[in-house]
Amino acid sequence: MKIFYSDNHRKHHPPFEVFDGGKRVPYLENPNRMDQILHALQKKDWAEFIEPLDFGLDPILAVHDKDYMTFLATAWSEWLALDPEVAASPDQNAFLPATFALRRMPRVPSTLLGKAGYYMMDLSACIVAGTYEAIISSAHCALSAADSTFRNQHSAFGLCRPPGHHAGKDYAGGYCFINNASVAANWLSSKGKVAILDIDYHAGNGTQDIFYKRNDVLTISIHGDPDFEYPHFIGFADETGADAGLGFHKNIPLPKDTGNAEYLSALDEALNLIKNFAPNYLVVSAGMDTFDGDPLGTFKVTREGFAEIGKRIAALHLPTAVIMEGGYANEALGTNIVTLLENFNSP
Ligand code: OKP
Ligand code: ZN
Repeated sequence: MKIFYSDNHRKHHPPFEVFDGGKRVPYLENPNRMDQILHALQKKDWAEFIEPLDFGLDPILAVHDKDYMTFLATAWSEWLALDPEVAASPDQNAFLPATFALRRMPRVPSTLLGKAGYYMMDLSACIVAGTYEAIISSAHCALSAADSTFRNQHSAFGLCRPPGHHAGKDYAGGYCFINNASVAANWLSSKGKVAILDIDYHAGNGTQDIFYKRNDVLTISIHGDPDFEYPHFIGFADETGADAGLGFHKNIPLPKDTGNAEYLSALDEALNLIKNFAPNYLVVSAGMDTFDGDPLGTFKVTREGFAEIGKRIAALHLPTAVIMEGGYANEALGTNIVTLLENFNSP
């Protein structure tokens, strides 16, 4: 299996995030996640590592707002220029808003901190010096996987970091800046019908938003019920698309403690919807945080569960771009990804 990966993700390593209730904790979405996955994949003879191609900005701007991308590109250096205290110790700092555009007030502020509140939905998508370079490479890994999927009519893996599925057209959040899976899916949508299946533990709110009014890209997310789980305000079962896209989005919220059996029956429901839609391409937002023991999840999916998930998705026999999202039980992350992919890879 072709695996698109760049070391550029290491440039994005914020010293902290602001966690539940305002606690300052070490950044959970850290470079070690990729080290664990690389270590496990390097032992497999079927894993072929490839540097991503440079797709430039155009396929990213086909999904994301230009001014939002400019904000991401310039926020860090603007902040350094504005704040001598930060400039004195850049490694201890991470750029975040302190004020939010509650209920999306439509005016984009002109100041840096005003823009931060407008373009960021929470306190986990910290911007540091290397963030922009890392997110562009991450998006290029997803695009390279999509391109490979299209050209070979066969599945590929975008080993993306930072993840993407919480990022919308013009907002960052949940460790996400560019919605890698959506950029890949939008690129593939010019080649045929596309379905996105999001199996990350958290609702794929960004992906939902981006395709909500479209009927050429079916989006499905299986996740912890937003009634108790992040992202709290979106991902409910009654959100099914709008306008031309009505009926082309599906949320499957599940309760705490969901185990393999319940998870797999939700997956079967999603796979049936995909079969009925009959897409030419599938994009999988592959988060491994449904794992029993993930620090950010409440589900109880096991390694055996991931094997079965891989098998069942593969049984669709669609050219599939698997895109890395979350997963924070670092010690188990490598094994879990290998298990998902190898079952997926085998005919
Ligand atoms: C990113 B991905 C939960 C705090 C949530 C952000 C979580 C982002 C998850 N108590 N903080 O979907 O894995
Ligand atoms: Zn997640």
